[in-house]
Amino acid sequence: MNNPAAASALANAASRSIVHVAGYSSCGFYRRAASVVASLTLLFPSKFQLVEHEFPTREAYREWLIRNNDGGGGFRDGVGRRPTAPGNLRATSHASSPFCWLSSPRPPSSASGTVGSESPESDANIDDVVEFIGGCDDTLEWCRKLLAVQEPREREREGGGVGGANMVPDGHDPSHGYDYDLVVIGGGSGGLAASKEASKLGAKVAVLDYVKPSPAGSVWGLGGTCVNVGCIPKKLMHNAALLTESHVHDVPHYGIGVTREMEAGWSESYGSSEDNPVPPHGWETLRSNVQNHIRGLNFKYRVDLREKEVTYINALGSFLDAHTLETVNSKGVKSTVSFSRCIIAVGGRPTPIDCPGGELAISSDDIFSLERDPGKVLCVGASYISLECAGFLRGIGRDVTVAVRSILLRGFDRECADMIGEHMRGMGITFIEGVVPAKLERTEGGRVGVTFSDGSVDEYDTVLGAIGRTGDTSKLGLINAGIVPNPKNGKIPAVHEQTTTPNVYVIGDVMEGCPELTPVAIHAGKMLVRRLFGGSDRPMDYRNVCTTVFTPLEYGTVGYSEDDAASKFGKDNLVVYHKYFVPLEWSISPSRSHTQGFCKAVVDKHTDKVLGLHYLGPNAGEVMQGFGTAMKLGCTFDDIVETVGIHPTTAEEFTTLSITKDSGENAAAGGC
Ligand code: FAD
Ligand code: NA7
Repeated sequence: MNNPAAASALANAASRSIVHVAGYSSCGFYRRAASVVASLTLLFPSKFQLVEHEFPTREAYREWLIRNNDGGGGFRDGVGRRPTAPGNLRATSHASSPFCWLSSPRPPSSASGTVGSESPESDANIDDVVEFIGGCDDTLEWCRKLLAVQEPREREREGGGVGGANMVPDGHDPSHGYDYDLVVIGGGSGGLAASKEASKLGAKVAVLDYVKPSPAGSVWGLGGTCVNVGCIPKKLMHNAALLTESHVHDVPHYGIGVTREMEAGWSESYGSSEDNPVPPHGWETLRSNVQNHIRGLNFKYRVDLREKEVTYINALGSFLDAHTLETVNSKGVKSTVSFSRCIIAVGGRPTPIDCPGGELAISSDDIFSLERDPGKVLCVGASYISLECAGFLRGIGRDVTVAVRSILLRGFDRECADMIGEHMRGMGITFIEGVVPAKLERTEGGRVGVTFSDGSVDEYDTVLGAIGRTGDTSKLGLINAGIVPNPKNGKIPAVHEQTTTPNVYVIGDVMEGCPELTPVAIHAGKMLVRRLFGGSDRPMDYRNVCTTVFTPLEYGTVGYSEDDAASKFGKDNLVVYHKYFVPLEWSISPSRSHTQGFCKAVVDKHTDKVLGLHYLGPNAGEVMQGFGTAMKLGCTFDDIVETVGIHPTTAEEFTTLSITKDSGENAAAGGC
C-alpha cells in the first residue's frame, strides 16, 4: 500500500474492538450505555468503535432480541451459541434493553469511531460476535475495568485488594453558608497534607494547630509530632549515634586519622573499641543544631500554607456542634469557625507513667529539646520509641537502662526483635526484664530515684517514659459533634476515615487502627480529600505498609512477621528463607564482626506469594522502601530472586535468598 495514512487507518481498524449497543430509543439504560461507550471511543478512537442498534419501540427490540423468525430464536440465542467466550451463554436469558456485545474488527465507517447502523439489524451479524458483554450495568463495569486496567487499585483487587470506598453521603453542598468548605484540626503530618491537597482541589480550607505544653513544659511550632518531637529529631540523633559508632569501629580501619608513625607501630589490638573509645559528645551542640533545623522547618510549613492559600489558625479547637468549632488562641481569645466538612488530625501524645512520682519522668515530647545533658537514662517501655531513644543515647555514649515490662518490640518479628535486643546489649545497654517503675522520687542530689516493681532501686539523671501514645481527644468536645472515642486510648473509630458523624472525618495517629506513622497520615489525608473534593473513590490501603525501626541495628520490615503469618496461614503453609551476612561496609572493622546483617522472606508455600520481608542492617529504610512497592504489587518469591541485584549492596541479599529455615542448612552468606 502506497498511502501510509490509509495503511495506518486500516491497521488501527484491524486492532479496534467493535462495541455493539442495541436497545429501543426511549430506553434510558440503552442511552446511558451507548453514551458511555461513545465516550470511550472518543478517548481511544484507535481502540474502540461503537455500533448502535436503535429500535423505535420496545416491542420491535424484543422481537429482534427474543423472537426472530428466521432460525427459531432471537439474536440472543445466536449469541449464546457462539463458542468464542465462556460468558456468551448468559445472553440466552437476557431480555432487557440494552443488549451489548463485542464483534470482530472491521474497517471504520466514521471518523469518530461511533456508528449508528442504517437499520437496527444491519451489522448485527451473529457470525461476527466475539463476546457478550451484558446490559447497562455490565457495560459500564466493562468500561470501568478497561479504564482502570493500569491503575494500582485494579492490581490491588487482583490480590484481594481494598476496592472502592463506600462512604455515607455527608450533606456537603458547594453553596453551603459555612465559613469554610473544610476545616482541619491539627497541623501535623496528616493535617497539613490534607489541607494543602484540599486547597489545590479548589476547596476553601482552614487548618487549626495549637501545641499544648507537655507536662514537663516543652512546646514547639507548626508541623506536629514528626517534625518537632518525632521522626526528624529522632533520625538526626540516631545519625549522631551512627557517626559515633563508625568513629569507634570503622574509622581507624579505613585509615582515617592514622598517621605513618601510627601505622609503623600498628598492633593487633589497634582500632579495637578499647583503643578507640567513644569520643566526647557535646549534647548542647547536637540539641541546638537539631532544634535550629526544626525551627527552619516550622517556618517553611507556615510559608507553604500561605502559598497554598490555606488559612492557618494558631488556636486550640473544640467542637460546639458538628459544623462549628470554638477556637482559643494563646492569649485566651475565643472565636468560632464553621465548616461544611471537618477532618480531625490531632494525633496523639505520650501516655504518662502512672505511678507515684510519674510526673518526674519526661517523654519523647521533651528529650530532643532537653536543655541539660540527659546523663544516665532509664527508658521505660520496650517498643519502637523507647528502644530508638535508648539506642541513640547509648550510641552517643550515655549510660542507658531499659525497663522491659514483657517483651521487646511487641508486634514485630520475634526473631528480629531478639537480634536487636542482643545487639543493644552488646553495646552496653542494660535491660531489666519483667519490671515496671513502682515509684519515682526526687533524690537530694536532684536525680530521680526509681523503685522497680521487683523491689530493686536505682538513680537516674533522666527517666524517659515511652509506654505508648494516647489519642489527643480529651479536650476536643467530640460528644458535641456526636462522636464517641475509644475510652481506653482516646482514638476515634472510623470507616474509610469517616466517623459516625458523616461530615466529620479522621486521619492519622488519632484514628483507631491506623499505623502510627507519618507517611500513613499523609497518604490517608490526601486520599480522603481527593474523595471529598476530587471525585475519587479510591480508599486508603493500610495493608503492607513498610516501615523501619531506627534502633542501632536498623530493622526494616513489610508485611507479616513470621509468627503472625504462622498463626494466620498455618506454619505448614509457609516457607521461610533466611540469610545472615556481614555488610561490606562493616567487614574490615574487626570489632563489628559479631554484628551480622540478616534478611528473611516469609512466603506462602502454595502460591509463592511473599507475605513478609524483614531486614536487619545498615540503611534499612532505604533498603525496604522499594520492597514495599513490590509487596503492594503482590510479588512472589520468584519475582524477588529473579530480580538482578545491585552489587555490592545489602539490599541485594534478598535477591540471593535460597536457604529455607526448614532445611537446617547454614544460612551464613558466602562471598559475592
Ligand atoms: P501529629 O503529627 O501528632 O499532629 C497533630 C497536631 O494537632 C499537633 O501539632 C497538635 O499539637 C495539634 N492539635 C492537637 N489537638 C489540637 C486541637 N484541639 N486544636 C488544634 N490543634 C491541635 N513515624 C514515622 O513514619 N517514622 C518515624 O521514624 C517515626 N518516628 C517517631 C518517633 C517518635 C519519638 C514519635 C513520637 C513518633 C514517631 N513517628 C514516626 C510517628 C509520627 O510522628 C506520627 O505518626 C505522625 O506525626 C502522626 O501525624 P498526625 O498528623 O496524625 O498527628
Ligand atoms: P507502643 O508501641 O504502644 O509500645 C509501648 C511499650 O510500652 C511496650 O513495650 C509496652 O509493653 C510498654 N508499656 C505499656 N504500658 C506500660 C506500663 N504501664 N509500664 C511499663 N511499660 C509499659 O508505644 P511506643 O511509645 O513505643 O510507640 C507508639 C507509636 O508511636 C509507635 O508505633 C511509633 O510508630 C510512633 P508491653 O509489650 O505492652 O508489655
